[in-house]
Amino acid sequence: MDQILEFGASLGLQPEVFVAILVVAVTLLLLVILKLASGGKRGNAVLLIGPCNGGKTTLFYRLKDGSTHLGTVSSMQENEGVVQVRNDKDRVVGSVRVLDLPGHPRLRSKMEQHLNDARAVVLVIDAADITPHRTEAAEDLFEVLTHPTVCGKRLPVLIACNKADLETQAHSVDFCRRTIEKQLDTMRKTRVALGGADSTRVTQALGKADKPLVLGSLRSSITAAAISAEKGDVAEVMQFLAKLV
Ligand SMILES: Nc1nc2c(ncn2[C@@H]2O[C@H](COP(=O)(O)OP(=O)(O)OP(=O)(O)O)[C@@H](O)[C@H]2O)c(=O)[nH]1
Ligand SMILES: [Mg+2]
Repeated sequence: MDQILEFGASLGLQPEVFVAILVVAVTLLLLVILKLASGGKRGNAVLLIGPCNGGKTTLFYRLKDGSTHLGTVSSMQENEGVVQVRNDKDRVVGSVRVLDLPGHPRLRSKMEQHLNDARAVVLVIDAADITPHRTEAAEDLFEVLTHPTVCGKRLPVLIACNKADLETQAHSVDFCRRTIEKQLDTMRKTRVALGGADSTRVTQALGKADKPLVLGSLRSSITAAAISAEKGDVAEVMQFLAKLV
């Protein structure tokens, strides 16, 4: 300590001034380290992704202006808009840019481009129809979690199990989550078995293939919620967005 104070004196600084400068410098350094450890800079768009017919466009309009979108056609282009984010007391607490991406397999490459600018992802699935669409849903999640720019970012992901209003047909959140988890595990095994640089990134993002994949233990925070975009039951999506602003 004496040596440090002597060093300060050699710079012509009073001991208390020198100590104050040191405290500020150490605090700043710690803040920088914390920021880096939390995964670096994220983009600024929230992406709505997922298989065709899941309800992304319906959710997009519901969030944007509370309107009911007549989802009769599959989207061929993305929709972009700003969503006013409200807290649970219905007060506007900020806004986020939201992108509704088409689920059509031929347009999936769009998602890859937008992931460079992603701040968070909402994977919208049809909870009544998850079993036949589990591969697409898991592929989308796989793409997100192993994307080179996302790998180091700890991107928040919400699995929105939509169409919860179809009470007798809609599967539970737990079922949807486990179905996607299992499918993602299968994809991880296949990709790791293929080897190469790609498999290193897969292991980095999804863990080693010798243990069962657990969504809750991945680097990115992955949560799931039951919603109904059509009936306006989207509070859990709003809560997810509120954590971003
Ligand atoms: N019952 C029910 N139907 C819904 C809900 N949300 C969307 N739908 C219906 O599901 C269909 C597909 O909705 P979209 O919002 O167009 O789905 P999408 O994910 O944008 O589909 P793509 O653009 O093809 O990727 C439409 O007929 C909607 O009316 C919901 O919460 N409950
Ligand atoms: Mg759409």
